[in-house]
This record gives sequence, structure tokens and C-alpha cells, in this order.
Amino acid sequence: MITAHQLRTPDAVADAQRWTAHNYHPLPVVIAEAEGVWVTDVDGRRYLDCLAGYSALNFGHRHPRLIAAAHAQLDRLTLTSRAFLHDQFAEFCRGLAELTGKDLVLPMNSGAEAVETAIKVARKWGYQVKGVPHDQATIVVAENNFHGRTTTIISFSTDAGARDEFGPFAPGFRIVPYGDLDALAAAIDETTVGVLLEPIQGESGVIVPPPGYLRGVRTLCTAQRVLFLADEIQSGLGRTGATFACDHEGVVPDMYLLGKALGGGIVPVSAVAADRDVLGILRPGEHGSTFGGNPLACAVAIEVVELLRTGEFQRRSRLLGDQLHSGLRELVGRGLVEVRGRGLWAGIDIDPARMTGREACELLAERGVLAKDTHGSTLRLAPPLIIEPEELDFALTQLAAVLS
Ligand code: IF1
Repeated sequence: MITAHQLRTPDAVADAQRWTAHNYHPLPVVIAEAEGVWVTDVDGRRYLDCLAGYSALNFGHRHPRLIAAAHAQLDRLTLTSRAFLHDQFAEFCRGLAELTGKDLVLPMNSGAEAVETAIKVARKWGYQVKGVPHDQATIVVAENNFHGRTTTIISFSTDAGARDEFGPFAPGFRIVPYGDLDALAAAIDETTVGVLLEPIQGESGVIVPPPGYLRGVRTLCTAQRVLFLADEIQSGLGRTGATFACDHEGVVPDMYLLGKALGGGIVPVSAVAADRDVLGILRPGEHGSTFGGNPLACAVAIEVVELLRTGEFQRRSRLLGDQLHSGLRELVGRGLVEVRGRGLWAGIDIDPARMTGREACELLAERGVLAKDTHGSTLRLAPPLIIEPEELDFALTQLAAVLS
């Protein structure tokens, strides 16, 4: 006999399957509500969320201060377009500029839009300031990068699944091995306007570059008058135990690309932050978006910046990240082959002889833990930064059980 509850998940899965394009293969978990690090599915089952919206939920589900900011703004003003100003706009831009230590901020919506903005600004800066011949600008990127899904961005992807059959592709990008400073130096010439990198590569499995790599990139970019464009969309805003992943090496990029957690897990908010000599090259009408910097987005993001100002979340990520990584290291040789990452962010390679990443995620879900595989047998773990030590222990216990 099928009870009303049992009917719910399969029905919801079937409905989604029927009415949407199959551009994802989600786990059969139909979430109905969430708070903090816990989500509840339509059948009342609870799960500890160790994906956190791919690091868009750094402050947990429905953080009270972020929800309150959204509610207050919903009752006042939600959209003006950039044709006009609104009373949250300057406060957001100033707050993020101060957090990044930059002069100016350009707000957008998705991470990909922030990356596209960075590419356009770097090219225009190259033509106007560096004197690169028009339409000859090149930008150096890393193998196994992930910067979004637009046709320009996948033009420089090395992931066949993200790129194949979406051509023709945009020119002007050079691809070098991640972590290899000699290859990077060899790829820079008089046409190069930017180096676009994730300070830690997310999708490719939370790949931390060799110590000194980011400092080397900074030195090279300064010497060659090339903009260091740091994609901190996933690695930033507390995830790695610092405000930005670049902070761990004391590196300041020419441009921060931000997104995901900037919207507090409530609204899509992204932005680029850079000094006036870079972002100041844009003139009215040259770039924008309908929703970029809208009042609701700014109201939430102002509160996100406030949450990050004290350093509490960065400290939590560092301390609990130590607990996460020491717990994971104990599983190496007991089902795990390798563990990588920093702060509350880990990429774990499961012994492929035991199971695939997908199978591991399905078994974890049965035990009340949500995670997502990237490729093959690699899982990324990125719980909200508000997770408690005992909740982290619960997740590690379930992982150990799945691997045993
Ligand atoms: C999907 C991946 C993660 C990002 C970095 C820019 C963007 C992303 C470093 C673009 C977005 C998301 C996209 C989402 C799944 C997720 C993802 F698996 F795709 F690669 F996190 F690792 N830079 N990453 O990680 O931001 O436009 O999505 O707001 O497309 O499946 P976006």
C-alpha cells in the first residue's frame, strides 16, 4: 500500500523528470524546508547539508539576519533597474569595496556574469590602458578550470562535458597547467591582458595549488602588467578559513570575482571589485544587467558583508576545517585515496574499486547526509560555516560507515 508520504518523493521526482530539461541528474531527494545546516524532504526525512548550494549557503539555510534583511526589503522596494538609484545601492557597493580593499564594485547576478564582466573589463583595460592592439587581447586560464556555463566561458573549458557540441568557441584564451608558473610565464606576451584563476579549483575536485603559486602569479602579473583576475566565487567569503582564498598567501588580485554566498543563499548576487584604474575604464551604457544590484539583492548582500566583517565565520571555517580534515585523513586507506582542501572545504577521492562518487552520495543520503560528486569517485564536502562540531562528527561517522 502506498501512503500519501511514500507517494510524494517518487511523484515529485517523476514530475520533475517529465517537465524539465535533463541538464542535471539530481539525487532523488525532494527538499521541502530547511534551517541552518539541516534540510527536510517532502517525506519528513532530515539531512545534513554538506553541499551548501555549492558554497552559496555559507551562512546556512535561512540565516535569521539574512532572512530579516530580505523580509524588510521585500516590504519596501524590490527592483528599480540601474536606470535609477536606490537607497541600498551605495551602501552595498561601499561595504563590498571595503571588504575587498578595492575602490569600486560592479554588481551582477550570477557567477558567470561576474566572470564575463571580468573578461570584458580586462579586454577594454588592455586596449585603453596597456595598448594591446584591438581585438587581439588574450587571457590565460588554467586546465580543469570551472568559471561558469556561458558560451564564452566554456570556450576555455577543458571539460568535454561542459564544452562539447556548444561551439563555435570564443578566441582569445590560452590554457596552461594549474600550478605551473613556468607555463604561465611562457603563455604571457604583449597581447595578454589577464590571468583568470580559481585560487583553489572547485569543480575539478578542490585542488589547492602548490604553496607559493598564487604569490608567483601575483609577481608575474605585476611584472608583465597583466590583471590577476581571482575567481573567488566558490572559494571566497569564508569558505577556506579566510575572507578570500588569496588571503592565505597574502595575495591581493587586481580583481575579485564574487558570487554564490554573496547572495546569502536567498537571491543571486555576484560582483566584481577592482581599483579605479581598472573598473574606471567603463563608461555608461557599456555593460550592465536588468537585475544587477537590485534593492533586494543589495539589502541581503549588505548583511552578508556585515556577517563577514567580524571574522567569526572565517574563524569557524578554520577551526571546524581542522576537525573536518583530520577526520577525513583518518579515512585515507580506509576507503579514501586522497583528501584535499582548506577550511570547511574538502575534495575527497574515494577508492574507485569500492564505488563511484554517485553511489557514495546515494548511500550518504540514505544516512542523512547530502553531498555531491564532481567527477568519477571524487566528492566535494562544503557544509555551511555555521555547522557545529557534533554535526561535523555525524557527517564523518556516516562517511566512515559508507566506506566500511
Ligand atoms: C553548475 C560546478 C561548482 C564556480 C566558479 C564561477 C561559477 C561557478 C569557481 C559560475 C559555479 C556551480 C555551477 C553549477 C554547479 C557549481 C559547480 F560543479 F558546476 F562546477 F560549484 F563546482 N566560478 N559553480 O564554481 O557561477 O553562474 O553558477 O552562479 O553549473 O552545475 P554561476
